[in-house]
Amino acid sequence: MKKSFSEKIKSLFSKSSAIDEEFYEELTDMLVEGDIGAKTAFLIADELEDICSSEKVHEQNAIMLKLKELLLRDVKAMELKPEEGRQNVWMMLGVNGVGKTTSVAKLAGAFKEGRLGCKVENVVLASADTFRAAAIEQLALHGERLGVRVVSHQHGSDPSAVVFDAADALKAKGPGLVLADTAGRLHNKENLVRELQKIDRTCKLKADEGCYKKILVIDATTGQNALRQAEVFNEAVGIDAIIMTKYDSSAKGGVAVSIGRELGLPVAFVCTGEGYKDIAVFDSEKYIDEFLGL
Ligand SMILES: Nc1nc2c(ncn2[C@@H]2O[C@H](COP(=O)(O)OP(=O)(O)OP(=O)(O)O)[C@@H](O)[C@H]2O)c(=O)[nH]1
Ligand SMILES: [Mg+2]
Repeated sequence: MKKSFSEKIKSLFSKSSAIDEEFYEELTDMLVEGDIGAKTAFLIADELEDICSSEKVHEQNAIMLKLKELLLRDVKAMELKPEEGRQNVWMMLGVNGVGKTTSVAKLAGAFKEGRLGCKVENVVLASADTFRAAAIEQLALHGERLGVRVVSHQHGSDPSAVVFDAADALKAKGPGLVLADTAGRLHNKENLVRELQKIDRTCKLKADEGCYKKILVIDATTGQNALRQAEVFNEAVGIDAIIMTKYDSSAKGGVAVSIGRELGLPVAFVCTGEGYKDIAVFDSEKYIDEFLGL
């Protein structure tokens, strides 16, 4: 699907003999179809038209490259690594089923093995989703498979207490990284703030200065819903970086462009499958090239 989408963009460029009003309209529709969102798509197509007309760019390939430049300006990438020799706490946030727990496991596996540009010996998983019945077992199983320590309390207990204990367990063995799994939430801002306040405070207290990161996990197949989630979570707690999951199969992924443009939020990692190794550092140029089929 991702491939067939970029094929469509490519074919719009190659079939359009005249670069006219109609071309830009079709391009807008196509960007919307690619999950960029109507408002952003319209603004980008409009800006592209202005640039190409003022710079007298008429050739399809050259227009495509101008479009790439515009998209690259909007999409933000962030290099996110635990700081060496310090106490890092990363909290995974997001609505139900986006891939928070799986992402925690992928990050733990990658850092343990020195992938994703960083090796961390001391990693502890905090089972701070105490809400969903099977969440504790799910994370425990990942920990067992990966050989990574998991700290958990009982189902229904206080998630911030889990983070507190996980951070103490980490510290006992030296500096490193606590990865906190949290429960899937979809609320309005007020409820989110109330629910996350305590765990947020605990993470901040337990991490060294500047080493606490709030990471929002979004499902790339959900299109503009992901933008709305990013908006709500960012207003409620302030998001540092994004992990875009399920960027395999049917995802078109354009939402990273609108999240970058409208909220200024960067993507740190991208996941392309259910396996532990299906995670990579987000590369904006590669991503835009894939999007445009370049
Ligand atoms: N194809 C694909 N599937 C993924 C990816 N990431 C996660 N999944 C799958 O998505 C489903 C949900 O993943 P979880 O990690 O349990 O999601 P969650 O956000 O923790 O869910 P809740 O705890 O219920 O809120 C699982 O079946 C995962 O295997 C990905 O990058 N690609
Ligand atoms: Mg989960």
